[in-house]
Amino acid sequence: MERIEYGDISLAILGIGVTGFSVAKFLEAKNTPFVFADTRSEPPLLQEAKLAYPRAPFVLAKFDELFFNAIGIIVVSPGIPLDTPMLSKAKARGIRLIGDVTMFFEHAQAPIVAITGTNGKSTVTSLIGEMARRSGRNVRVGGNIGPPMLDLLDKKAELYVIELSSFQLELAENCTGAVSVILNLTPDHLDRYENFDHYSIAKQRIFIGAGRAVVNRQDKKTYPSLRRDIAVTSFGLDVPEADDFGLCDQLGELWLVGSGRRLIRAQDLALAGSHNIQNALAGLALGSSVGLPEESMIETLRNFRGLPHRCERVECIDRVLYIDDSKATNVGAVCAAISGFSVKCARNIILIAGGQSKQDDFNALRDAVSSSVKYCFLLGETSSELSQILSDLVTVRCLDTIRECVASAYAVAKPGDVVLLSPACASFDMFSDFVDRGNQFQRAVRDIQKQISSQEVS
Ligand code: UMA
Ligand code: ADP
Repeated sequence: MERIEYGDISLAILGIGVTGFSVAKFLEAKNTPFVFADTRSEPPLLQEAKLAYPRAPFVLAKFDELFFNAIGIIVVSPGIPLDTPMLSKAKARGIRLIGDVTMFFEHAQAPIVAITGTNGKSTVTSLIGEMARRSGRNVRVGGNIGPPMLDLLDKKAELYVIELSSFQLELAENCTGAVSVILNLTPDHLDRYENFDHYSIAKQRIFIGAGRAVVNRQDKKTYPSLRRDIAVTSFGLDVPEADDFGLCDQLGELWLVGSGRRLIRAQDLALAGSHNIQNALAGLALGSSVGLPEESMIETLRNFRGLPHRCERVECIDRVLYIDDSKATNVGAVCAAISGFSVKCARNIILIAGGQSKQDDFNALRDAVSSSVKYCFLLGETSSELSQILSDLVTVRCLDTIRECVASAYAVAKPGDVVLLSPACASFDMFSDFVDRGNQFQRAVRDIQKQISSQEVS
């Protein structure tokens, strides 16, 4: 192995991925030399990184004494757990570990809306981005949703809206933006965290230094637990007090209300489902906190239909609705989808679930499944675990492909049913990501539609 001369380099970027590239670009623009490192010996973007940063030394998989002696700061990519042996050793040696969140908050010069939570982050982040654009603000949107936050920095920006994952927040030292929110908190990523408390503690870091907290009245875990001094605005699916946001029944019509006024009827939201009413209320509370005009926010809510693969309507075939909720990678999101598409006193949902485990407790699905689901078609590494947990409640079949799941669902569906892909698991066991999984589901559904149409013609 070639011996690396560190010279005046005292900073390393760990993780040759999307975040690593954005940190490298940022440092290069400031003429700060760095080592580009990865705990894997063949990270997929290595050649690209070598071409882009020919002057940087690359350190892969093995970290010797020279490295630990030379380096004072490591900028750690969010996908790398902090208990990775190399990082444990670095910490023990007094090396400072930082994340791109800290760098971003230190350099951004416009107000920042910072959004985390177990579910709804991307939806609310995009929603506020749209609200700001509609109002004519020069807004930059990114973070976990992409692009990485350091790529957003721009002197002309008037507002930043950033989505933060718990992974990114683990190293956040200063979220000194205008307003921060934890939208909701249910178990997720338990493959990375020892327990739910550790996950929750990471999320709480979003309130460090924030000017205001937006909290969810239906979920006390979203309140800042360490900062009693912070100004708070709340949202929830109940009648709000004073300047908060919530729902109000006016002559039999449900209205979203806030700042003491009726804002928009629930039925006029382009987003569907009660979880999206919560997202809309969170959007209004956050947008108001940074002074977005009410008209732009309301007009956006009339038009914003949500993002692909989040309870996305694919087709209606023979009066059966096919929904792609591939982004539902935890139990909380699946329960929200089932509740959104169920009808009272009927089991109208055919659920397609399963995939790679994130160590979620699937028992938390039992209530929703027993009241609303009539068949489960299961896929991937968790299919037998899910089958054991759900088979006393509902007819369950484990299948090999998403196409077989769709075909089986089509075969048993009756008018009024909803075929719901909402996996409760990550996708990486069978697909490149949740987008690939959702697209394959959508193709399988559309192929059935085409088949039926061609039979009708002939
Ligand atoms: N790597 C190691 N050691 C490890 C794991 C990874 O060296 O143990 C290296 C890989 O070899 C690779 C690099 O780290 O070279 C990848 O870094 P990364 O996993 O941090 O991913 P990035 O490409 O930097 O993307 C990250 C987020 N990924 C994760 O948190 C896993 C992206 O969110 C985010 O869009 C991007 O930064 C920009 O901010 C993705 C995600 O899945 C979409 N997020 C999770 C989620 O939403 O549930 C949290
Ligand atoms: P995130 O970025 O937090 O993963 P998304 O907006 O991408 O959130 O949605 C992910 C999943 O969570 C989708 O299945 C979506 O239908 C569901 N979801 C969105 N908002 C909520 C909410 N407020 N409560 C529960 N589930 C939600």
